[in-house]
Amino acid sequence: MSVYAVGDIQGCYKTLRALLQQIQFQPAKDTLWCAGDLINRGPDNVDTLNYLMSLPNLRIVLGNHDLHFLAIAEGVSKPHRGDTISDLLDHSDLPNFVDWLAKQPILVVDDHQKLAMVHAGLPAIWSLKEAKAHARTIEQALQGEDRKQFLKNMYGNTPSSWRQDLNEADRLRIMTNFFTRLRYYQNGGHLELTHKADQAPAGFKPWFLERHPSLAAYTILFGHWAALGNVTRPGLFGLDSGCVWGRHLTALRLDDGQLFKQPNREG
Ligand SMILES: [Mn+2]
Repeated sequence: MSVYAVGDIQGCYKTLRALLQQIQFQPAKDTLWCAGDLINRGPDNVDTLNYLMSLPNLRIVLGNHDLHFLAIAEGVSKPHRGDTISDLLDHSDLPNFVDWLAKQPILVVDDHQKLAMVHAGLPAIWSLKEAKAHARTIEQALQGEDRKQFLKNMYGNTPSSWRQDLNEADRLRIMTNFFTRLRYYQNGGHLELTHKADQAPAGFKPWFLERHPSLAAYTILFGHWAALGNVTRPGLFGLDSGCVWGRHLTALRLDDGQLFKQPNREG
């Protein structure tokens, strides 16, 4: 009855299964949390999704690659150079993959265990209550009749600052960027989306160095930032250890905070 959280799988199915074997994961008893970017850039996206969809005890959040896949599948975006999701796009089960992913959350919070999981980040300007409401807004847009419009609107790096008076399209785009693409942040709600390295651009800091007081007692789990490798700080775990870049896939056992690493097995 253990709970494990894994970082960005990105279609690295063989590595995922090797990691689960290493931790002796028991699907009927154990729970798996996935911090998003389940697919893309890696080789086996169909196998990855089929396996995750078969798990009885799974909690995931969507990442930028998952949303990009949905946008392509819905015909509102084109594959980018380096995308590897043609196995999903050409599959007869494509509608099932799309339906399943579109129903998944942007933010998972367990208030009893004091855990929160998001793909990229939680800006310190938002209380936990506000973050939940903003995530719900995105989830409703993905699940409703406006899905295509939401997905078409989501691309872009602007606005780069959160304000209360943003129009609806800009508000949805920046909320999605905070949850699924944030790395560097500046006080007051400014985000910077072009830097991936471990060197902060002038005036910015990694988002997780600040948090809203309402999240003080929570452990936050996130992925997305492969350049940093695993981040372990009090109340914070960064789980993207660059599996798809030939490094490791990481699992965190939430019961005792132990980290398990599986070297990339994709060959
Ligand atoms: Mn990502």
